[in-house]
Amino acid sequence: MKSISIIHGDITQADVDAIVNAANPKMLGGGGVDGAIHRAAGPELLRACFAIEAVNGVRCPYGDARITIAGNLKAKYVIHAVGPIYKKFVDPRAVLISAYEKALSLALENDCQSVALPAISCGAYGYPPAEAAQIAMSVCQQPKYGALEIRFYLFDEEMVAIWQQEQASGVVVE
Ligand code: AR6
Repeated sequence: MKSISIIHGDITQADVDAIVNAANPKMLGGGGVDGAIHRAAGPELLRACFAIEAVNGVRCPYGDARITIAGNLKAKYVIHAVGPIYKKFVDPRAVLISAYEKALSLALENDCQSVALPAISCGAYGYPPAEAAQIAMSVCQQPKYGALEIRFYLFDEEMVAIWQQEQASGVVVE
């Protein structure tokens, strides 16, 4: 098992093979971490997203992920993962688990060794951070992702404390 680390900072600065974005199904940018990633990556990223086939405007369903080039970022890839809007789903937990799993699986399939992850769904999508941290950490601790070096980039100190507490508890939830 490689390391899982928690960093207080801006994910656009991550020096990793793949940066995971907390995207929306249209995949054409937005606010929060999505906006920051598109600003830092430049217009090439938007063009790459636009090139992904859309079905009724949906390029990536909730709980799924898509991979693109990373434009001006240091990373080789951006993996766009779409978490649940917490209040709109009957089972948001399953959708968040799926978003993390699809993102990490895409990283492995594309021979990435290191991945940066944000707190998917914990901003505009309103997921309670403690439960999200438990999900994020337990997915990342699954043996099938053991070849990846995983770094969580969290934007504020409160989120860092929540993630650290979850990591220290070491409980793997199925
Ligand atoms: N680096 C790391 N984390 C960040 C950064 C950054 N540069 N900027 C914000 N965060 P959000 P969501 C944190 O809202 O809840 C977008 O408009 C932020 O503090 O970015 O999945 C998309 O287009 C929060 O803890 O993502 C979608 O429409 C976390 O990243 C929608 O928001 C996630 O917050 C997705 O909502």
